[in-house]
Amino acid sequence: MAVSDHVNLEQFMEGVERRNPGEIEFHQAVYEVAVNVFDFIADKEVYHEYQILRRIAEPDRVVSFRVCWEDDKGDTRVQRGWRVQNNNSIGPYKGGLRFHSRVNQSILKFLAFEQTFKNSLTGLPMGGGKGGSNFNPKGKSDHEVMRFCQSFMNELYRHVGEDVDVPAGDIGVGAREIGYLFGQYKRITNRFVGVLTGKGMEYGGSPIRTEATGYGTVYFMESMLNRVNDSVDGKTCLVSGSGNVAQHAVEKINHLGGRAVTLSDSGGFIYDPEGIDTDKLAFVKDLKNLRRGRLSEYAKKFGVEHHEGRPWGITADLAFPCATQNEISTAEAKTLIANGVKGVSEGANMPTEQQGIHAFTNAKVLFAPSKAANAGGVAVSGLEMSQNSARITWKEEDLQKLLLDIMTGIHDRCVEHGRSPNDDYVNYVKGANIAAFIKVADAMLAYGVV
Ligand code: NDP
Ligand code: 2IT
Repeated sequence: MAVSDHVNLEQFMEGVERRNPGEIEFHQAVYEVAVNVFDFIADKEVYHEYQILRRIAEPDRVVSFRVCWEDDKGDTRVQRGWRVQNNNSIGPYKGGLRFHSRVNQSILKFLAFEQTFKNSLTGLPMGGGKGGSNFNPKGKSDHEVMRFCQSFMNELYRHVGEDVDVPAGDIGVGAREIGYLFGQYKRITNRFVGVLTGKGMEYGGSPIRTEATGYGTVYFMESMLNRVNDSVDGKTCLVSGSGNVAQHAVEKINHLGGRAVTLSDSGGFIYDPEGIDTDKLAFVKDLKNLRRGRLSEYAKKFGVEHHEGRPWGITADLAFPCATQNEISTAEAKTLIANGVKGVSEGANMPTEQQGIHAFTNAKVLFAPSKAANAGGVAVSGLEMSQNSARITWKEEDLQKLLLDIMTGIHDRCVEHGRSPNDDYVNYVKGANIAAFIKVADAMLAYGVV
């Protein structure tokens, strides 16, 4: 069959939308990849013939289940849980669990699809998966969270395993939740194996897994800037979110001599023009990780502004969206550009709307898409899996070096596939999509039609 006889991008997307009705985040994630992949495979018959992208955009399986638990008043509560196993062509399914009131199947399918490409970029043998629940941990006691996690694992344990599918944290799932989940897995199966990553150091965790996503996102920015003889040093930075990724992005910005001036949560954002230094960051970690409080407390404590909404109207050199999907609208992207932003590195997954991404790349802003920029977290998860298999723990300094090497390697692969033929601008979105696609696609070709 001639290449011209195959479906084009529009027909492909019509099919995705028809087969996945109403799943708008999933459509968005597939489209973002398909735009670049269709160009790349235009003259590559084998990828068309074996329907590679069509197959990656059809999850291997979506498991959905009921999760019942008892709250502190003794009332029965019912939630929905999922595990989306998108693709295991290059390794066991791997990806986080998200607990948030607005989690749905579309969001988890988009995340599992993205994870397949992200994990490919790390160079480690990991396929893509994601899971979670519409359980809202906000305002719940530790005991309620524990009972929920135990009930969630009572079903999830059938679908995961150290060589099958290895979940980790994401929004609403941190050290506390991973502990409860791992404890229940061990109790049900009587097996102590690396079935989850992000574990505590006492029971098989890896040094720097906690820091890895935020650090990696800033390393990626540093690589983009170094390539044009610039650096994070001296730059004013906007950071959104105030959880795991945002906190460690701020920490690394500080290490590299930058100044982070904002953080946000679902109640608004703080603007601290003096910069969120080490002491203030320690306050944020205590506030968010232990007291589970609101950022408005930061504003009161340090006498700075607190506003509703998101921080993208503040003038700065660099932006690090580290909260959630679609948190930079097209209009906000244009505001950032008008205010002279030089670089954007996405710590969150798919935080920029599709047209916002085009606005950044058209304006030749250095733009690092999430699947490249935040891959440091899952990369160190992959290294946690290796350590668990070998039943050893590597030294922190070795892991620090590996994370930096992996992020530099991802940057260089994006440059290889994303460099413009006309000038020196690198389209990191295109580079990441193509580099990630090739590895997964070639593994699938090796297996034939399965
Ligand atoms: P956390 O739960 O630790 O923190 C999430 C932060 O984002 C909180 O400050 C939360 O505010 C805010 N937030 C979440 N949803 C919304 C929303 N709808 N509107 C406004 N603010 C919101 O999660 P992480 O830091 O782990 O994850 C942040 C992002 O990074 C996510 O997109 C995640 O997928 C991505 N990511 C995480 C990795 C990891 O290793 N943890 C790896 C790669 C990507 P509030 O406290 O008010 O809810
Ligand atoms: O989006 C992500 O890459 C994560 N939430 C981390 C996944 C992992 O398996 O460490």
